[in-house]
Amino acid sequence: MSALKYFLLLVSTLMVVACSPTSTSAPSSSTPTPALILSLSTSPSPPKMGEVEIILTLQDAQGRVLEGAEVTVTAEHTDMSGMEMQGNAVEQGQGRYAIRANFSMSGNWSIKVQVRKGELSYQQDFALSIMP
Ligand SMILES: [Cu+2]
Repeated sequence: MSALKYFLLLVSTLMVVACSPTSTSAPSSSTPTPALILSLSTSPSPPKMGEVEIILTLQDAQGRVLEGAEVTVTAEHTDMSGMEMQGNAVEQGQGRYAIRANFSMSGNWSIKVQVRKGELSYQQDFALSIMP
């Protein structure tokens, strides 16, 4: 009886850990239950040096489009230090947000996307390889 009680206690503890909200100070792209489904695409695709449109599509955990969010995009050239661009993506409707970036260098870039809407704050990083 006491062994069963202990087991139940252990299970509920694990569930609480699994359901705890993700910290914004330690972002991770491998969160078990993301608050948002964020997908990134580019035009042109694959992205090339020069002007690239970064398109982000936002859905909530239930698959509904997320409108009215503030979406900040930071692009960092991972091959170098201190090379960074930042701006706010413009909402285009249907959960679609876009921003143009001028990639002056090819190579490996990290695209950090921050989404804020009311209480919601979510961040995800994408690796982007810019073709020469
Ligand atoms: Cu660079």
